[in-house]
Amino acid sequence: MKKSTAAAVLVAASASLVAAAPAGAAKVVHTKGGSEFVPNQYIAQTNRFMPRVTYAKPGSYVRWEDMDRTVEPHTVMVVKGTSLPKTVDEIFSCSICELWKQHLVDPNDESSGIARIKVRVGKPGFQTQGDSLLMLNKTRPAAQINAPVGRIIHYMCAFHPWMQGIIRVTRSGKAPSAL
Ligand SMILES: [Cu+2]
Repeated sequence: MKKSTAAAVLVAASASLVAAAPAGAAKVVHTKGGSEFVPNQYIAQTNRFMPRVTYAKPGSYVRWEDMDRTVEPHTVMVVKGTSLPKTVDEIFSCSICELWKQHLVDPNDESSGIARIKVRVGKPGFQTQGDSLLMLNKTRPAAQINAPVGRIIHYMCAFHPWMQGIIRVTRSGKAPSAL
């Protein structure tokens, strides 16, 4: 991502906007990783969602916890599976990532500040492309899953578009093999 964007988000964010996690049990996804460098081999950003696939039942909550080594913010943003970046070029020219700007006071002005930690564009729940949580450093936003059993929800980080996670909605909230 553009470092300037991350910095702008960090500067603009206010502690009063940090979303509280709901009480009770929730599935938890951690962000992990950071920057790595091996001389004469590669430089990499290994930020990722762990686990990649989370199972949840309708009405339950999933919470994301920032456990990676970077101070950069993340988004947990629903996208259609067909909209996910699939190549390096698509990672670095990620048009769907622009949806993160709905968190801003003015989506056309990256310096306008953060207006909302949660963006909901569809019906209640976390299932419509553009529904998004802004995860500031070390915060723990949560979303209620209202999609029906059988739904596969793809989500990604708009700032690190290779961070791509999946929520599978099952009747028990467990993997199908454990039903
Ligand atoms: Cu990220």
